[in-house]
Amino acid sequence: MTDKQVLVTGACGEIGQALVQELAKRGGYRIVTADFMPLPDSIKGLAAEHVQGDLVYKIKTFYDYDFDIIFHLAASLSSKAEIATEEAHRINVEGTMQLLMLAAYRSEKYGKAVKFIFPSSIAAYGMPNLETKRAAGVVKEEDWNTPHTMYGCNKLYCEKLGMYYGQYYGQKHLDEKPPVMLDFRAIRFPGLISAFTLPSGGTSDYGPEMLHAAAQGKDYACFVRPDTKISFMAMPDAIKSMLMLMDAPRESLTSSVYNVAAFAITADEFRERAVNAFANANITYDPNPRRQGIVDSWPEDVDDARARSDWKWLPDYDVDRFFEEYFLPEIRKRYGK
Ligand code: AKB
Repeated sequence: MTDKQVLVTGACGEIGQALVQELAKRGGYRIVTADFMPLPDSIKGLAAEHVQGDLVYKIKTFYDYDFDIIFHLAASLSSKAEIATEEAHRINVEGTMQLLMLAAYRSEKYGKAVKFIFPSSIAAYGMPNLETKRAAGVVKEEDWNTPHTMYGCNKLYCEKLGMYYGQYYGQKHLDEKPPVMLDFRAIRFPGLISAFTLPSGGTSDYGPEMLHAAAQGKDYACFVRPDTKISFMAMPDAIKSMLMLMDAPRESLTSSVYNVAAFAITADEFRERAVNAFANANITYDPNPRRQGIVDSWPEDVDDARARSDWKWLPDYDVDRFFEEYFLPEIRKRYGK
């Protein structure tokens, strides 16, 4: 059997590196990567080709490839996007739009649905105030779709664009033979934590930054209040969820957008665990009002019942397993503590 051609954009980012490693481990894929940056050593030998540069300007290059699957990970994350809003819109929306057009074109022309896997985010939600956030607790996909950030607006809109290109593009009349459409699947991630890489430009970054700092014995001033609560997930679970969604038969999917959840904890619960694990940890609080506002607008937790029912999603790591069986052993190896 020939290898499936896969495009991974944003391959140098945290999710990108972990995904490329997992695809290579699985085998059966010819991996093409794309990013502004050259590939880091962690994945250098794993991609058949790397296209370096701005996706929006490089898009013509990709019309020469016969992609079966596109993982479009390239994005400007929430904190960074709030500082450079127009640039974020260009990266997050125009880049996605260009790739969706390419996938839609290829699907119709060659009669083979290109799978388009899109990581969306809890940033697609927007809670009006803390009282509402606390009262709402766990939110479903259709609740509170009123994002407060450029990044959240971009993610929510791109979900809609994906559904448009996947279902309605061309507006064929019911009597006409429907064309083959691209197969769009989005997953709304919580804050992600890897033991191997650090995020940059996000607002859930206080979780991983605090833990990595503690493991290295570095001081860390957390930019949100101790009681700040959102959901988080171990990076291996994020990769597992994307591959499960990719593998799910189309008939089993009742939606194009799925929440996934693992554990919801406060900043202070992170701190407590970090302090218990690393004697030299020195974690203080210095809330940044803008970043605090962003995290306060995100729900405390999300309901992933739809993913559990449609494609049997189940995370491997709850909060205890995350620390005991993934993060602490790996981070101790990494920093030698
Ligand atoms: C961010 O903080 O912007 C991201 C996200 C929650 O999507 N990690």
